Amino acid sequence: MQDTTDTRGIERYRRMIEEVNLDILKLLNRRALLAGEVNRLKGRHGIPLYCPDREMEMLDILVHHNEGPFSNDTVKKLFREIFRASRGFVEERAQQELLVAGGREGPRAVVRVGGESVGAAPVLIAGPCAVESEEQVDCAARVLVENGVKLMRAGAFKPRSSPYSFQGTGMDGLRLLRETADRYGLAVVSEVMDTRCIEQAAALVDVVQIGARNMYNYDLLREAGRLRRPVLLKRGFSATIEELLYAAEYIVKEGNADVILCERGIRTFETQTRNTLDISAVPLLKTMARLPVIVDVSHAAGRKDIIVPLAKASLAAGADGVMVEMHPWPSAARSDAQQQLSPEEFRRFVEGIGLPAARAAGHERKRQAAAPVALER
Ligand SMILES: [Mn+2]
Repeated sequence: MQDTTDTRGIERYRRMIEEVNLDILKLLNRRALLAGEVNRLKGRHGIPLYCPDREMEMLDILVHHNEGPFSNDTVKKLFREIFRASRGFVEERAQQELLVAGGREGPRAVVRVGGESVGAAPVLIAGPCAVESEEQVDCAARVLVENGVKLMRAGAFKPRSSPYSFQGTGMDGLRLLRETADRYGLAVVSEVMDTRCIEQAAALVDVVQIGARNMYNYDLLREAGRLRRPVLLKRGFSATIEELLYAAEYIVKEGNADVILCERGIRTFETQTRNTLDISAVPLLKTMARLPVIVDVSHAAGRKDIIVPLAKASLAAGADGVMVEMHPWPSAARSDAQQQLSPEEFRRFVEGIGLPAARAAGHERKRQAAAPVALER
């Protein structure tokens, strides 16, 4: 008889505990949502999300009101865990709410440049490291066209490690690049370094490149965000993937949604390559952001003998394109001589990666033949 009563008692208390559990669960989730609201407002005013002082203050209040049976230490430990979970939730949500965010399922951004849709089908961006002379740029452009490439890269403003190295041909070089590209029907991708001339320079290019060294230049990012030109944003060589996403957010936040992310290798202890190509950045960026991702294999490797497998790996990992350096006469190049392909090496590279250029050109001809509709240019 006694046994049955006790068993019923246990059951009743267990039911009550289950109810309390559900109440705690409800309260915990409500707490997380409130923390989310606080951080939404903080984000709007640029106030840091994490505030250790505030956590100390809340712990003090809890200890002050603690009537037991839990010790103050236990209460603190439990609530620190709640704070941690709350922070995790808030950070995750803040990242999901970025304008650049978006998973594999969401709509992906496609950036249209010179008849190519970056983000829809893999593209090849190629050309010399720097604009050097009329003859050099003309020669390079011709090689690109011969290989079916439509996007030409070449730097007129060169950020160099040494102030005594070749610094580029500046605005004159950019004008020369524009004229040449127009002659060959190519679109131009070129770096801009200075907020003071970004508008003037942007008028001469089809894609404004922000270089690895300038990924943290927030004034430049904001200015790029106000342009009506796609931006190719390179990952800094010591930047985390999160920092790259935030850099892109600076641009998109100003109203320019046409941003292409570029992985170009990060600095590690390895010396066989100029940088270490972070291949995992490709699928991660594609998962975390809705923007197209391309890989600069030349600057990642700093050498030419391994760029075919690197390019293949990039495309296999989901990259929307590859960027590579090619110079009509590499040994005489004024910058990055050791990593620039010769025209013949470039032809083999295009063949080797089995990608766009020649093959895409073939497809396009077929498509046009099947449906004689003018392609959007
Ligand atoms: Mn270069």
